[in-house]
Amino acid sequence: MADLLADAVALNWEQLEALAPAPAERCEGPANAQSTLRLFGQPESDVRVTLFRDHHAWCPYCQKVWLWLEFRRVPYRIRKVTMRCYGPKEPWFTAKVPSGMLPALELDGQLITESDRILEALEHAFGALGAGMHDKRVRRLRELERLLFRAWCLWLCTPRLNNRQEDQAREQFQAVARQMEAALAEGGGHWLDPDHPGGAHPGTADLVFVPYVERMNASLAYFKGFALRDEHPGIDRWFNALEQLATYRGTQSDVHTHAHDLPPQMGGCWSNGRPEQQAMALAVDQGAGLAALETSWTAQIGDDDVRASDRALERVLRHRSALVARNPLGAAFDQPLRAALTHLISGKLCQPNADTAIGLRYLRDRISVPRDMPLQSARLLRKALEATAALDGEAQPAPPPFEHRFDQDPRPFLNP
Ligand SMILES: N[C@@H](CCC(=O)N[C@@H](CS)C(=O)NCC(=O)O)C(=O)O
Repeated sequence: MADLLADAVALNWEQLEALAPAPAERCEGPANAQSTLRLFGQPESDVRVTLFRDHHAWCPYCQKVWLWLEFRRVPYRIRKVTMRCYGPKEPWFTAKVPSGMLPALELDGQLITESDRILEALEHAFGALGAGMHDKRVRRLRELERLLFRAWCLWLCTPRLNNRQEDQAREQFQAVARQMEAALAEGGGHWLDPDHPGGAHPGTADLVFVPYVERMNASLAYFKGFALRDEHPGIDRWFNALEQLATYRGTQSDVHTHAHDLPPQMGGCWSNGRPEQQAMALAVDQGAGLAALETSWTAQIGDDDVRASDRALERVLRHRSALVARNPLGAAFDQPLRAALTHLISGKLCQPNADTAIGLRYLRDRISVPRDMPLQSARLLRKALEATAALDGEAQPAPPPFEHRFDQDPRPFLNP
C-alpha cells in the first residue's frame, strides 16, 4: 500500500544542493538566531556591546535582552554558550562568569550579568525603548509579570495536582492574565508600553513579558490543554501585533520546542491528562502544531524573501553529515532524509527505505525553533518528516528526555 502512495524518487544530495537558497543575511537582515554580529547599518568599529547567550536561542532572559537590542537597533556581537541541560559549559565562559549564568553582556569592555541590570545599563548608554525600566508604570508592569510567572509555575510545575487543585491553579493564573489584559486595555493601543501603547514597536514593558508569555502559551497548551489565546483575547491581540514584526518572528519559538525544552529547565512540567490536553500534545508531537493557538504567522515566504520550505532545506543541508551521524539509524538515515527533503520541496510523497520511520521521527522531534530555522520552516519540515515516516509505518522513537537534553548537545553542529 505504502509503495502505491509514494510518487517521487528521492533526489540525490547534489540535486538538493542545487535547489537550496543561499544562507540568510545574518548581519543586516531580519533578526536571526544564527547571527554572530548585528550592525544595523553602522560600521563594525562602532560596536560597543557583546551579548553572551545560549546556543539554543532558548533562554528567556537572553531573549528579553536580544529583543531589546534588536528593537533599539544597537549594534552588537553575539557569543554563544551552552546551557547545562544541553551539555558542558565552555571553560572560557566560566572563567569570565563563574556562575555560568546567562545572559551576560560586555558594554565598552565592562561585564554585566542579570538581565534587568543589563537592560538598565543599555538604557543608560543608548537611551530607553519606550518608557524605561525605572518608570513607575513600568515597575508596576514588571511586578505583574513576576506575578503571572509565579501563577504559571504553580500550575505547570506542581506535580500531582488533584482536579480541584488543578482548577484552582488555573483560576489563579487566569486572574493574573486578566490583569495583563486590563493593563493592555488601559493603554488603548496594542502594547503595554505606557509611553507609546499604539507605537510601531513594543517598549521595554512589553519585552519583559514576551519570553515567558510565549512559554506560557506553549506549555499550557501542551501540558494542560489550555488555549491561552482563545481564553484571553487581549493577550491574543498583543501576540498578533508582535507577530506582525519580523524582529519578533526572528526570535519566536514554537510549541514543540518549548514543550520539550521547558521540563529540564523548570525541574519538571506536569500534564493534567485531560482529553483536550492529550489531543493538543499529540498534535504537537506529531508535527502538525496548533495552528492559530500557536501563532498568527502563516506566510509561506519567510522574512528573508525565501520560501519557508526552501529555508528549511538549506538549514538541513548545512548540517546533513552531523544529522546523519547522530541519527539512531546512522548511515542508513541518508536515503530517508533525502526522501523527506524531496517531499518538502516538491510536495510529492517519496518512499523511504524500509524500517526508517524511527530515524525520520527522531529528527522530527529535534528541530529546535528558532535555533535551527524559523517557526514556519520548522512546521513544514516536521510535516514532511512525518509524512515520509508514515509511508514506512507507525514505529516511534523514544520521546525526547525529560530531565536533560544532552541529545541536543550543540558541539557536533558548531563547525559544519
Ligand atoms: N535572574 C537571572 C536569571 C538568568 C537565568 O536563570 N539564566 C539561566 C538560563 S534561563 C541560566 O543561565 N542557567 C544556567 C544554565 O542553564 O547553564 C537574569 O535575569 O538574568
